[in-house]
Amino acid sequence: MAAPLRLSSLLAGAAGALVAGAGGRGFFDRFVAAGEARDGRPDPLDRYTARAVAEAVAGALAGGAARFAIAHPFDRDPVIPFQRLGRAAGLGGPGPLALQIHPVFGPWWAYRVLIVLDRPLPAAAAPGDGCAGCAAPCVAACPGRAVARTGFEVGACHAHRRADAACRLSCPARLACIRGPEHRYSDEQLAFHMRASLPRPA
Ligand code: B12
Ligand code: SF4
Repeated sequence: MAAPLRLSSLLAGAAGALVAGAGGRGFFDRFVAAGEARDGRPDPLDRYTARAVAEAVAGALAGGAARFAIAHPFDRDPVIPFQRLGRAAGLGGPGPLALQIHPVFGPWWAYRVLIVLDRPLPAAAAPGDGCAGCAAPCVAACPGRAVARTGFEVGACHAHRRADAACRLSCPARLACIRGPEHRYSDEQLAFHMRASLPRPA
């Protein structure tokens, strides 16, 4: 069994950490306008994310003496358990959609970075659980019966998506979520993420 992941394994002397995400359409709109979206190389959004985050961090920490390390949700060695970090920061879930539902952005957001620092940071206010008190219309809206109060069935989701064009590049259940509809991704953004998350048939 692998040793548990500790912040100190990402940065010697780690004393604080910040988890950041992007909600709504702005991040993807900037990606579409960036060179990575058109250079024909693999993983364009991941490469754009890494560059945008590196530039933002360099700007924020310029002139300071802080040591830091950066990790992303798409890192494979190690895989950083972002949803667990989100729970530690006061988000709820994952809910029936397997997503952590933000009280403001609903299901229309994603993690982009973990920044580990050599100094403590003040605790931010806990965002809370966007699914709290909801009647869960997402459950009935899933034609693949993958969405349930008891947990998301990723196998059922993928089997249905291979057979049903309506679910291949979109998600009726996510669209039915009551939280943050004004932050809904464009059809183009939703299709981009859905295409990336559909595994090839075994
Ligand atoms: C592997 C992965 C997938 C796989 C899932 C494989 C599987 N069998 O579950 C695939 C490719 C299918 C996938 C798909 C999607 N994913 Co995905 N995925 C990941 C990734 C890279 C790793 C998850 C993992 O295995 N973590 C390892 C475990 C140990 O870490 P974890 O944080 O604890 O995560 C797990 C627990 O939360 C656990 N869990 C479930 N219930 C509960 C309950 C409790 C109480 C606890 C403690 C834990 C728990 O399930 C989680 C997933 O395995 C993460 C990014 C990351 N690095 O975290 C994104 C991530 C989870 N995915 C994300 C998203 C958005 C999606 C998609 C919706 C993409 C899209 N289309 O827009 C789809 C939705 C699912 C679908 N319909 O297919 C987001 C979720 C954001 C959020 N709001 O919560 C993440 C965090 C990426 C990001 N940049 O933000 N994904
Ligand atoms: S519809 Fe309700 S229960 Fe389903 S994901 Fe959205 S907030 Fe959570």
